[in-house]
Amino acid sequence: MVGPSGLFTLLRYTHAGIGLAHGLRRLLCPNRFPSEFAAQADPGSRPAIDPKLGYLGYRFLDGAAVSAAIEYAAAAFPKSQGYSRGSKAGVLNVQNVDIDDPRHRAIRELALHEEILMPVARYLMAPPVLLSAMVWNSPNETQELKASQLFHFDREDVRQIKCFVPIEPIDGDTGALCVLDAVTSKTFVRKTWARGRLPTSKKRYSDEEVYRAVSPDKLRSLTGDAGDILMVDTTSCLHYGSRPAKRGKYHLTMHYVSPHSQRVRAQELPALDVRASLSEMTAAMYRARNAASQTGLEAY
Ligand SMILES: O=C(O)CCC(=O)C(=O)O
Repeated sequence: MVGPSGLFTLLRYTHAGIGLAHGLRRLLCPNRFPSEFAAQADPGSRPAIDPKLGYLGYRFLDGAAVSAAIEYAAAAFPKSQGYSRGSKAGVLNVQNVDIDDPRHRAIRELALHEEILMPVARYLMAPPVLLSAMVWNSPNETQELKASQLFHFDREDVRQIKCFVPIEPIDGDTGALCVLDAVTSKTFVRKTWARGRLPTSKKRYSDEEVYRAVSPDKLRSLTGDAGDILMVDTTSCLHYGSRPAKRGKYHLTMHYVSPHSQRVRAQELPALDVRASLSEMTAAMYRARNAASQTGLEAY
């Protein structure tokens, strides 16, 4: 018998559950993405993330903003400094960037840049919350694949965007992040169910397991030069990265979720409009909602 916590886990970690949560969110919270905000996020000539793909790469128009951020990141967060423990040890070295620290202004300005926030907002169907800004350095030296070097899904929200800004070019020799588009990833989930296995967003999958269900031709490697931006919905797209390669991978990572993510804790919400780690857009939306309702923010 599955108890309430088992049911919750099942809902949270299975794709059917994630889909249900997404549907409920849209049904129960129709005003979470007010029309004036939707108008701002309208793509116009802006690049948009196609939900069937779940990823996007484009050249940043404001080249000065991206150059300033990557030059600063290379100087303030050199590769030699990062390290990780646990499952990421030896795979991915992470340095967290406190964007409230005025010294890191160039990274903050990029993380809150509308060329990023607009496509992310539109895709999330909600104002983006910047969960974290980081500098990642993958040595790509470990021989036995483990952790995020194996296919997996993330689970911080029903949709989320990880945004990668190369500090050094990411090419086929740098252990690039490899993704299967959202439709192909769904096919994998469906076929896994059909084989009587429970596909969960906690699991890691071998290449053999994935390619038994979908064609390896669908795999895309997210590569780009300095000045490019790479985005991926790691909830919807099966992915892996930092596999053994000729060179390392070194980039900025900005991680966006919606305000409904379980990672954005309810008690933090009243402070949203003063938290520097949220976009101005998010803050403006919360101010508008507070003013309209006079009741403050409800807990999610
Ligand atoms: O680029 C990588 O090393 C993999 C990152 C990853 O799997 C993730 O961000 O979820």
